[in-house]
Amino acid sequence: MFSTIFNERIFTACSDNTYGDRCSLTCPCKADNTKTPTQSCDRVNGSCLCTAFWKGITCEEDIDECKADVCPDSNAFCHNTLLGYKCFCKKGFVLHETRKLCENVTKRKW
Ligand SMILES: [Ca+2]
Repeated sequence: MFSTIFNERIFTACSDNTYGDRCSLTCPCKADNTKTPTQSCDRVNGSCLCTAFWKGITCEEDIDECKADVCPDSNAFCHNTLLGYKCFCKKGFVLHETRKLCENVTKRKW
């Protein structure tokens, strides 16, 4: 039995979200949240490679981008979402469509 195991290329052929010895294990990842959904984990050790929006061992934890200073406009605030984040203008400010900045409504020239 052992000789057959060693004669096989056991790791490289894994597909369909399997990994490990003889591809007998199923990837633990949330496949849609990984960079490679059809083979969501490492073929050898089963580790998950998450997209930019997700973290955690199984890629099921949302990254709170708002913890970093992601909205470049000081008159905007950040709202964390499950697929990234959104920047909104603070109260009293509106988004200037062409400049993509939050403008003070009271200073606006009509
Ligand atoms: Ca997020």
